[in-house]
Amino acid sequence: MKKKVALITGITGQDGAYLAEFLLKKGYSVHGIKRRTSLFNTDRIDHLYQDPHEKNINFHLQYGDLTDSTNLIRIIQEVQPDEIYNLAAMSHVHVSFDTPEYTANADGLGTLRILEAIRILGLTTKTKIYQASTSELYGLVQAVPQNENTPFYPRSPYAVAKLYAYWITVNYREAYNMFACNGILFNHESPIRGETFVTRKITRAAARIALGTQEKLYLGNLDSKRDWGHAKDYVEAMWLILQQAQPEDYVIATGHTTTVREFVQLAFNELGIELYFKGINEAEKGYVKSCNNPEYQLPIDKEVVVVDSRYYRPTEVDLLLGDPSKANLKLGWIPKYDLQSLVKDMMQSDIKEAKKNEYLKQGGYHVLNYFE
Ligand code: NDP
Ligand code: GDR
Repeated sequence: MKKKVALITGITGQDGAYLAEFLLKKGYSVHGIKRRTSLFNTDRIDHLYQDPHEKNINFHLQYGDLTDSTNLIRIIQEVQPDEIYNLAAMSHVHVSFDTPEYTANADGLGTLRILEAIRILGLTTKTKIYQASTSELYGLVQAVPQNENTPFYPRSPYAVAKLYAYWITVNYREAYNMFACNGILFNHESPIRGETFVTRKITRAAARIALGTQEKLYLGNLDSKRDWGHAKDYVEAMWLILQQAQPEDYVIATGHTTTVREFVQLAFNELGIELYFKGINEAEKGYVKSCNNPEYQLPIDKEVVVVDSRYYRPTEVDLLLGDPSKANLKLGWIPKYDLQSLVKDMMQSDIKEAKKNEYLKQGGYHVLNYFE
């Protein structure tokens, strides 16, 4: 039987890496679009690399960018994909306030470029497309839990760009009968989550603070609530969405919500360290209440978490809580990880990483300084 061919944009990101691994295991031939960068950006997929000089390889990378139509048309023409997963995006909500025009171009128009490429190339009946939509579309709370019928109210340039991408996907489905679907995914994390998203920032810092190589963790809004799941579960949902008889949009979430503050506590708890918080808003701080792990020497009442207003956003999304009933029922999608096992997975990985770095430092291997 002929192998199915998938094209993944954003393959070097968290979801792209997990999805590529998942599809390769399913026997797909996987093509990915990566950006040209001055330093290597393929850390997350290096373990999947196959030498292009060999025969019969099923993992291929090409240079490309969502802001470049001609490049997208050429790649899609060459690859002739059965499925496209459009995961590429400037995905950081806070950064989108600093780069709003670029974000609109990549995240909004980028989606249009892919849909148009499929149409121009006459692939509307062959190629199915998954669009990485987001719970950020709900923005200012209209109702909870949020499902496929909850009204949108985006609260950042990122979310507004993704709103365009959401509707242009629906429009191409209706106008040209394309198999084009939105997965409205709530926050999903993992040990390979980008280090500036709040969960990874927390688990990385907790590990370093426990080992005594970082003093404090500076955070913004601790009251913000998110519905956090594991990226491994969420990429499976992306695939399931494209295997259905009809193209439809789906909410993918856990159905539980947690504050940033609680996530901090859970992360430190994983290391046997209990925290307590005092003060409100920008004056809030987190302190060590107890440390039950003899490996870590943290004194009681040590200040380890500090709120810094530079991490506040001009407009915040206060509460996200998804209702995944449709996905549970129609896709048969049930996540394997809960919040506890997610935090455990991330903490175990970050403590290992922090210990490795410490070990190398003690062995005399300092970070290379090219300018010395
Ligand atoms: P990441 O930030 O980890 O990955 C984003 C990917 O997009 C990277 O491969 C990045 O390349 C690439 N990229 C960025 N800009 C461009 C561009 N102009 N052209 C081509 N590629 C580009 O995001 P995630 O993996 O976490 O998320 C995947 C998608 O899902 C994104 O669209 C995100 O907005 C969306 N999403 C994510 C959720 C989450 O909780 N993770 C929830 C809901 C939606 P490089 O490595 O070079 O930077
Ligand atoms: P989010 O994720 O904005 O939900 O977007 P992020 O982890 O950045 O923020 C979650 C919440 O934590 C608060 N917060 C902080 N956030 C960051 N990054 N850094 C901090 O120091 C900090 N302190 C508090 C934030 O204000 C926010 O309320 C993610 C991205 O993956 C998007 O691409 C995706 O669409 C959505 O999830 C669903």
